[in-house]
Amino acid sequence: MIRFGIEFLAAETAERLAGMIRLSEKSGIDYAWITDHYNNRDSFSLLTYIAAKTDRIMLGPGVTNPYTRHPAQLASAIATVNEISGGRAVFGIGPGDRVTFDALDIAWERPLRWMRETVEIVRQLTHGQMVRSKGELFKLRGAKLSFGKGDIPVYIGAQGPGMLRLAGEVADGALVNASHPRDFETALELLREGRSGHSLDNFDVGAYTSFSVSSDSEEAERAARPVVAFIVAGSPKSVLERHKIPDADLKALTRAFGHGIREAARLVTPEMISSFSICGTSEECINRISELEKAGVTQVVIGSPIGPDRREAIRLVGEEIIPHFQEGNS
Ligand code: F42
Repeated sequence: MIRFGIEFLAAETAERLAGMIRLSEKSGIDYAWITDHYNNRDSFSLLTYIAAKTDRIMLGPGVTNPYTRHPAQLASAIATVNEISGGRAVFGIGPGDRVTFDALDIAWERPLRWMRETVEIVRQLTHGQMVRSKGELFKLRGAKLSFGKGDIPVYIGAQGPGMLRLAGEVADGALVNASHPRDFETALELLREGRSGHSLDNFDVGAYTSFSVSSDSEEAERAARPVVAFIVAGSPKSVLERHKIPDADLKALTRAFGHGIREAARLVTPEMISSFSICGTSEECINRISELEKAGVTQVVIGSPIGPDRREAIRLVGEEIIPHFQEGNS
């Protein structure tokens, strides 16, 4: 059965986010993921506040990274969220965002190694173990948390082949930045490779999507356009080729960014919307989510813009979309 998550940027106040996430849990959404970038609010502080204001929804950074926080600090932070939320923490971690790292002069070296060692240390510490590790990057000499033993699911934010294999090997789930079933054909293969051929039955395959729902399809599309413009402009060539985005359309879009996001959004084509977002009326979104489910996705993360009116969009998700996927209806 497919489940639903929702992403919020750590760019809003804790109070606003808690309000939106309370609404999300009332609508039947199971996971809330908060982004993590050094220049935004601190995602673990936000999660701690939100944990105290919610009852049921699972909460996690979506995603934090091992370069700006030491694994022991990460373990302590997520264990705190787990304690305050009564066991509702999920730990999303990825190699991080190059653009923000450049500003901090952090070299993005050996991401696979950083991720592997960090996940291992965080797991051991949150399981209450004393850690002595002689990794290539981290050496711990009898480190142990003084509180909070728990089994916190680990999700890896992954797009590259190596990262997807690593997620299959060491994580409980993956958060793949993609909205189209085509992207999951290769992703699923790589996740399976990482599991050395073992099934993905107990593995949560997350589609971290750009999502826009409204009772008016055109309004939904209008809201999705700026987000899709950024995704297309930032996508590697291989991904654009997979979706057969013509080079001329890409060049026009990239040039338009020089005149601002509004101009770029104007040049987003219907093919770009379809390839890089889940967008439209509830029925149109249901069709796409059904295709993703068939492709092996088990969690759809509703990401920016959510809809032209976020509250109304979350209501539509709760009243019209989620019921379609509940036992016996899909
Ligand atoms: N990043 C953030 O900083 N904050 C967020 O809130 C955030 C949210 C988020 C949500 C979902 C998601 O999927 C990604 C998200 N990201 C966020 C981005 C994430 O942190 C990564 O930047 C993004 O997922 C890209 O990762 P990637 O899987 O493409 O991995 C990169 C690093 C990559 O190049 N991977 C290669 C691969 O094949 O997967 C690995 C390259 C390699 O082989 N490296 C070798 C090694 O040892 O690591 C070394 C090679 C050498 O020559 O040195």
